[in-house]
Amino acid sequence: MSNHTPSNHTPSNHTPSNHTPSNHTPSNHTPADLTPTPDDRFTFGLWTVGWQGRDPFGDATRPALDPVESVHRLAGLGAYGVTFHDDDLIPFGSSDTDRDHCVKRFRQALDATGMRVPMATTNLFTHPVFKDGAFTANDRDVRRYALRKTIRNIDLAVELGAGTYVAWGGREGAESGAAKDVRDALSRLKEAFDFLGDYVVTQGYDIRFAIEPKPNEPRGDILLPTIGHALAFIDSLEHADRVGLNPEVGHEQMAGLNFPHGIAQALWHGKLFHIDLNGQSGIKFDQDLRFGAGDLRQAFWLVDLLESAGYTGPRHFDFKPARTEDADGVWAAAAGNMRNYLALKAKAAAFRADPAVQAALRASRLHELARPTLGPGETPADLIADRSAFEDFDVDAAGARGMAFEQLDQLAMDHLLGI
Ligand code: XLS
Ligand code: MN
Ligand code: MN
Repeated sequence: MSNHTPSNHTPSNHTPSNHTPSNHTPSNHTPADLTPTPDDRFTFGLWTVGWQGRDPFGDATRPALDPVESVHRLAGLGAYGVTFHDDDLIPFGSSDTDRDHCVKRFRQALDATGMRVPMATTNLFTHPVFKDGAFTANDRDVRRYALRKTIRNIDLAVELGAGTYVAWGGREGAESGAAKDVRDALSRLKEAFDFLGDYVVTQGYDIRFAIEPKPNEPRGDILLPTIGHALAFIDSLEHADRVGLNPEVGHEQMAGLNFPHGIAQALWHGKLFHIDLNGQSGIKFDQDLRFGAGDLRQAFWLVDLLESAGYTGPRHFDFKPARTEDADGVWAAAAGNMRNYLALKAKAAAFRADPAVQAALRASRLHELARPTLGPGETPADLIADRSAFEDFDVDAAGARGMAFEQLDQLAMDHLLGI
């Protein structure tokens, strides 16, 4: 991680005090107070509530939604802001006059509601030109076009005040082995991020990039499929300090991975720049359920982590209201995301504040994990000289010690279930 400024979440700073219960202040939200406010920093993609329900097997079930209406409706529900792909706001192929008109109406809606735009991104996947990807398309002219489309929307994102620019590699991938030289593709991807980094530095823009991993869909396999792959890739970039992650709950779970563990590692590397919250029921297609649906226990541990680790970025929902729903169902689902987050936040705070939980954490010896394995300045020779570490260590007694994790986990279940 040599290119990186050291994260303040590295193990050396990860003192036991970070884990003391006093760090976990009880929530302001009682179970009866689950009404979101802009202070909660909830944001929504225009493409989420605006999804018309088109899928590989069926046509749209809902009419198109005007982004201006989405801004007003989401503000009315207590959201902090909205995010967008260029094409969500300005239909692909619009004239400059139409483009200006779309942006002007959007700005007026933002001004009228006080809604913010903390993040924007590029659609590099819908038009057939991107059928083999964008920054890693085999065709060089497509790659150059993708860079131009991206810098055009970065300019708009900065104008609208965004501090984060998301890059999801929608069609950067392949279905067959020989069709993509993955090492060349990674070189082209690095070239794109190095170029975009140069661009924003030259322009003096205060914006950072957040890569969004996803294992598959729409491609059979997508490059940078998980948080771990993306973290390793970022380390190779010229502007590594400006590039972090936008992990999505469902995307890691599509790969069978533990999302809170991935987020903890992203935080540990100082790379959690943004987050896409939603729900997913196991290893299947990208369901984009509302947050809290799908794996509720992982959602609980995720909120517990975000709220206790000091994550200050937006709580961004990237979900799809089910195509069974009409407009009322769309707004009910949007509200449900925020309600579930606030409910889990209250549950997590109550869990951490519970004296029985604090005793169980001690019994499970979390405080020992927070303690360095070696003493200050201890050398290999010192450790080898320590007979208690080996010669006199009673491995059978240590092997017989229970960890008391089941009791701790049941306390979490009790809190989650409200018993
Ligand atoms: C798709 C992604 C996409 C990104 C933004 O699976 O989640 O919506 O978040 O392009
Ligand atoms: Mn998704
Ligand atoms: Mn997403």
